[in-house]
Amino acid sequence: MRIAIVSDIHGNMPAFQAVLRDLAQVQPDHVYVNGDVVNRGPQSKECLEQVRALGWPLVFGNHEEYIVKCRRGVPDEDWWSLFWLPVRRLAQDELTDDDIAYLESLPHSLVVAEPGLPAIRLVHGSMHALNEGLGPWMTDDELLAAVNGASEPIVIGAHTHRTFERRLGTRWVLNSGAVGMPYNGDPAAQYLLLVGENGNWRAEFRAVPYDRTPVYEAWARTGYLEVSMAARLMVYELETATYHFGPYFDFCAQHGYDRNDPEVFAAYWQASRDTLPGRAVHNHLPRDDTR
Ligand SMILES: [Mn+2]
Repeated sequence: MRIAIVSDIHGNMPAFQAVLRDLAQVQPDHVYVNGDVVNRGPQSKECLEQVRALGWPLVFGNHEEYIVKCRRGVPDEDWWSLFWLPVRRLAQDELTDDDIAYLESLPHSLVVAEPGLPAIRLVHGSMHALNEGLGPWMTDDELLAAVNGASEPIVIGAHTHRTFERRLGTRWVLNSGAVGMPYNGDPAAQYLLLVGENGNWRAEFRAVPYDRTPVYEAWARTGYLEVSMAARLMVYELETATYHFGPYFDFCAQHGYDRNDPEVFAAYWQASRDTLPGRAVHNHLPRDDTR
């Protein structure tokens, strides 16, 4: 028995296609998608259509929530700023009413129960919040609290875009990492394969290298790179496999800068670039502040 957990595709169709090619080789019995199919990348509509066509069970993520709220016009002035233009376009123009209704219907967690194997709970964030990720910065007690409420021994989260696992007595907590926008310094499209053998699951973290050029081209076609620093930030995150969104907001807040000023973005780019060791591994955030 083999199951694949795929999460955080984030509108990155070339990364998703790379995972689909890998899955064709691996041939899992079931595939589950643990949230955040949409947003951050330039091809949310295509990714959502593909997931729906495949019929894979999908768990609600914080970016599904975000897009639904944008579409429903939940008032939040910041979301209507130029900075969030790609999100607005996605929310307003690309997804159909049926897509939005589908996203609203998604479960916030799923239980995977295979005969003769420990049961698994899938949840995008933690058992308590869509945007509380499970990761190595948590103490054992924090991690146990975050999965409290799941009666299954295994809990698999996503959201942080960083693969992770820790055993805590009878509990096993894992994070499947991200397909479309990893933050663990490895730009490959990442997902989790669980292999059931002799009454137990074994975890295999898969990382599938792919050419990111088509993603950059898809971004260029949107026209947003010229007007939206959010779009440039997302490209920068993709390029470096590193989380920049929160640090960029903090950088702007500290100096009182306009987040959508190209010169401000250039200054952040330069400053952050100097701190990227070899422009590859940059995973020293003390806590998960993924937004
Ligand atoms: Mn995500």
